[in-house]
Amino acid sequence: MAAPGENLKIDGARLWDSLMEMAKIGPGVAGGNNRQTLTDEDGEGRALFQSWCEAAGCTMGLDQMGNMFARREGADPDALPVYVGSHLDTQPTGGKYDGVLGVLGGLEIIRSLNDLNIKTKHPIVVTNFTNEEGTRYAPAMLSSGVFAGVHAQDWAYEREDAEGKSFGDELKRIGWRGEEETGARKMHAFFELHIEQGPILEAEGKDIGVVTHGQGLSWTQVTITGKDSHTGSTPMPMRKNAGLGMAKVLELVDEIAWSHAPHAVGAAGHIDVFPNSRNVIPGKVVFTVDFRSPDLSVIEDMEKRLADGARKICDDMGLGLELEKVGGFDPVTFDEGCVAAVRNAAERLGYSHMNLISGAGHDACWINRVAPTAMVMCPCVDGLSHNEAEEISPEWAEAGANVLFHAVVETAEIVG
Ligand code: HGY
Ligand code: MN
Ligand code: MN
Repeated sequence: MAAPGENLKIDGARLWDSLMEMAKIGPGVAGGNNRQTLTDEDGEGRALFQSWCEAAGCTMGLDQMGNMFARREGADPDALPVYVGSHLDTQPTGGKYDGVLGVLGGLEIIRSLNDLNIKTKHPIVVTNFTNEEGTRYAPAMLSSGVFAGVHAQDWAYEREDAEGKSFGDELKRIGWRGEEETGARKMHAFFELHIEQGPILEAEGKDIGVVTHGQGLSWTQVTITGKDSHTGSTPMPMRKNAGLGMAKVLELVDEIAWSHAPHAVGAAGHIDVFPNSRNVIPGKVVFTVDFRSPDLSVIEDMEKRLADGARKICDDMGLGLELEKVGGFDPVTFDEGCVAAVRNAAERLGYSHMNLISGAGHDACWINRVAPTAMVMCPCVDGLSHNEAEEISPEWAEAGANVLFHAVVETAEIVG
């Protein structure tokens, strides 16, 4: 297979302009984005993406989970397409690049192939997966999970947000529920460009992360029940303080993660306190414990110690406890051939690079189950992400997109 010449480059300024244009949709309050899945803003971002893809000569497919597929024809229409993409939805206080860089980096490949008048044997399809973030609807990577056969579509449609609105209803409401059967598409390969969302590449002074693995994730929803009562007149010995129970469990979560240092992590990002009134002892708390590690046996140990420890804390305090697994995936090993295409591209283009284990979850982690898959990562400033101050440089974006370009085009095979 002919590797693309090292002079093959994307248009970095055009990519950056598109990132800034997309960032105007669903702006945050501090320079980032709040374009949560299946909101009107998500719908607007999808429409802008579709208009750009159609302007680049692509035809747009849409499946029953709202996953978008912008197809550039190949010389061999029967050849399985090479897919490239990520997600356009953001956290409520998200950055401008998480997910978006991967989708618009894929579009930039199409635009560059058009400019260079290059034909590939395999069609190329740029993809936007619905609800990667899992913030409005748990779990994360919901739609790539349905696509990969991990989740049933009906179960996904029933997921509810904090206001009780279902995924299925909201997808229909914004008008982005397609007819295509989810997961019917077959892929020759899948590539995802993503910001690292951690500090390693910047600290090591590397332009490119060659992602060999993705760490595994476990989300356990914890419900602790006590008794609402007056914070002033209820004597301390009589209290059934669910909030205090939660504090002890969160201390335990931190202890468990540190016990598996340096690779395991643990915290709770979602916390609901009821009735959340200044002068009422919380009678109920609901929170989600997020454990991660590259080692499955460590994840399983952390889950077990959480269950045992939380049970003891609640029994000692006379509190009720319910645990529900609401998300998770095993550690991922990406396809060696695709990983090599990424590494060779970085070398050919002269970018500094290193192997990396992804700390965050990505759609690629599920797609890896149904197609040869690899990821390209670029640094982000201070390793910060899931924060409106998330920042990358235009040079990092360009380097990542160039490596993605070479890996995708080499796999799609240039024919003229
Ligand atoms: O949770 C994650 O790792 C991803 O950002 N959805
Ligand atoms: Mn992401
Ligand atoms: Mn994210």
